[in-house]
Amino acid sequence: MTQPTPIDQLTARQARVEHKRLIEEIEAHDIRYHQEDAPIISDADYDALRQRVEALEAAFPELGGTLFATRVGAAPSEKFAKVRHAVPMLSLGNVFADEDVEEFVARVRRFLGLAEGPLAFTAEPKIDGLSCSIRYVRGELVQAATRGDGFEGEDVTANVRTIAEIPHKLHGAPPEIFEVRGEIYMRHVDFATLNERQMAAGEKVFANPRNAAAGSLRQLDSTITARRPLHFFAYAWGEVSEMPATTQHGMIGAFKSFGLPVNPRTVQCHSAKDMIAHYRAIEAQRAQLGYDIDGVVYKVDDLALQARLGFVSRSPRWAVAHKFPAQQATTILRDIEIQVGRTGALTPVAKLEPVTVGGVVVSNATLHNEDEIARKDVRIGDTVVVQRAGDVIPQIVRVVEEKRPAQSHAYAFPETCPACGSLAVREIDDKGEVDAVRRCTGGLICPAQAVERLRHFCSRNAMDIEGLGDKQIEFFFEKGLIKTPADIFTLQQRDEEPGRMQRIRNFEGFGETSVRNLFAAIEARRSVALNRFIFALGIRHVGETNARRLARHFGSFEALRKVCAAAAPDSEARAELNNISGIGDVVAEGLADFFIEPHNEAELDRLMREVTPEPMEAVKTDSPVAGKTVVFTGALEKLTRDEAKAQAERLGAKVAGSVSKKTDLVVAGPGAGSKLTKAAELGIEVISEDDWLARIGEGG
Ligand code: 5U1
Repeated sequence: MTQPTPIDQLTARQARVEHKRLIEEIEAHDIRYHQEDAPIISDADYDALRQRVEALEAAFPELGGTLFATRVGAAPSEKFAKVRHAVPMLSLGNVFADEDVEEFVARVRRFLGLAEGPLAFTAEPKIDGLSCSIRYVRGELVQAATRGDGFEGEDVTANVRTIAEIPHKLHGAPPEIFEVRGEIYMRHVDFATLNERQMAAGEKVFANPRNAAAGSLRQLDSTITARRPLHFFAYAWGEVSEMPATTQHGMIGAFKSFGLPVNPRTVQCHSAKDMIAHYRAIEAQRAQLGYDIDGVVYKVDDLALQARLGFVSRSPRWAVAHKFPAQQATTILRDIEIQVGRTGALTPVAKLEPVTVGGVVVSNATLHNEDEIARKDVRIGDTVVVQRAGDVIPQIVRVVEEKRPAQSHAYAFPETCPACGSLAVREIDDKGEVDAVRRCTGGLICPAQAVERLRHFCSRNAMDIEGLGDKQIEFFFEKGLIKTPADIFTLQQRDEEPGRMQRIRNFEGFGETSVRNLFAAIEARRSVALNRFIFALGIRHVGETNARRLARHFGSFEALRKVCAAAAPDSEARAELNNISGIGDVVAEGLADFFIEPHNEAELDRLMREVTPEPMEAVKTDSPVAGKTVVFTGALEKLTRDEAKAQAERLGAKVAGSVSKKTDLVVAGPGAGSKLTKAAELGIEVISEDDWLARIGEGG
């Protein structure tokens, strides 16, 4: 066997060639090992390959540093299965000021009746990643799940198995069932390298390391996760068959002894003063940590005391996150770009000289609207203070006026749409107040709105056309193949016209199968629920709830269209719209504007030749419960809660969640509690589920 060339004698090109070859070789071994259960080299030889890659990456950082994390898990799944957490995953309350920390300690003492005497806490960095719960049974990793809503997450086992520092088998003698929880995160250097690669490949660039970590973990193909350099810190637990320690710091020690990574900056503190001092120390080290943190978490150390303290809603009384203040930086405002949204809203975006704020490069910031620009007197060329707080879009905090260039002048917000040149106006609402947002009046002729309208039309909660995502819509729009919603449904016919030169399947990125699937997805949506169709039209002020109200009221699209097209101010039709529960004058005006506008009329005629919105049973106004407010409580045996609610609403009743003076009727099943007592107090009629069914004519 030939000896490899010593690393320090390699040229950069040789290193790159060898690195690429080794990665491919290791990936092939990973597949044989993890997916085919048929390794062809020994573990030692495999480790030697990995070590060589690591040495190459250390000597030639341009190769991607710790980006190398090839451990391949299971084959791609269709979509993530749901995992119910055995013990819910909690969230933390936040505090910002030192006094809040003192108050937290005082509150804990008060609750425990421990006016004085020793009381220990732990303090540890709060990692800005995504929480994950990893279940080990008899030491073997059997399942990993995201936090989800705290009760149910997504099964990401195959992906978590590819994270090099998460052991597949715990060391030592862990409890039989051991669910460890912690944060999956990405380091700054890996984030930067990943984004460079994404950009070079024309792929999605991530806004921050947390998004990159989340995007990497939630890959259906775990071989992609395997190439993303993810890390993990363990800090909590879920189901544990036998606790290995009686304190928080003891548990951290146990995690470590089982081979799980724990944060080295976790300390024990004995007072609020100690905790705040640790917070300051971590804050000072923050920029050098190499990964994002957004605060420090304090926890009561003694687990028996944690149990006594318990929870308030979904946050523990025994822990709190002391968050860092928003991070700021100074930079220059190069330009103000006006973006046009789906509804024609003109939104100013600050184009900044790129600046790093809290480890993230910021080149855009929101300016909200023209009043905000005027209030802050933000001018192009100004030096501005930019702020980034957690997930929030970066904001311009203020202008550094001392640095304002001599020739600057106040920013004049455009009064025409930058996309189509139509007039842009500020609406006046019911109370005579001027809308903060300026909107293009160009309707369907505005190209900026057209793409957004198409995106909305095809989106999941609207027409839900699979295969017509943002990228495809933009593509077809640019090619001139889809300009309006009706064009979607004539696409196939036009594509298959005899003699057509450019067929979709010949465009890059499309093939025979994908085109066939796309046409099938479009065909499947020719018939669609009425409420979805109404929502899909993107009418101003008509979101999903109002679309549902309108669908229920009118029952068919034709009926809705007829009334709305006649709903000029002070008309009978406008009065009918105003009388629909939940539809106010602003919505009615939005509907009238939409249906009266001639461009929309023509487009709707075309669309209705292609699509059939399914009629919906209109709300009955003559039912025995029409206009009544009903509360369902306790277990229902013949209907699900959702069914009961939908049925009641169809019959013109309003369903409320709690009993009040406005309640007309309470439908109570077994296990009904305080709502029943309240109904009795207020003298409200209470009936059983069977009585309810009989009353609405569904009984027997
Ligand atoms: N470091 C750390 N982050 N973090 C987040 N500890 C910690 N603990 C948490 C959360 C949500 O929850 C515990 C209360 C279990």
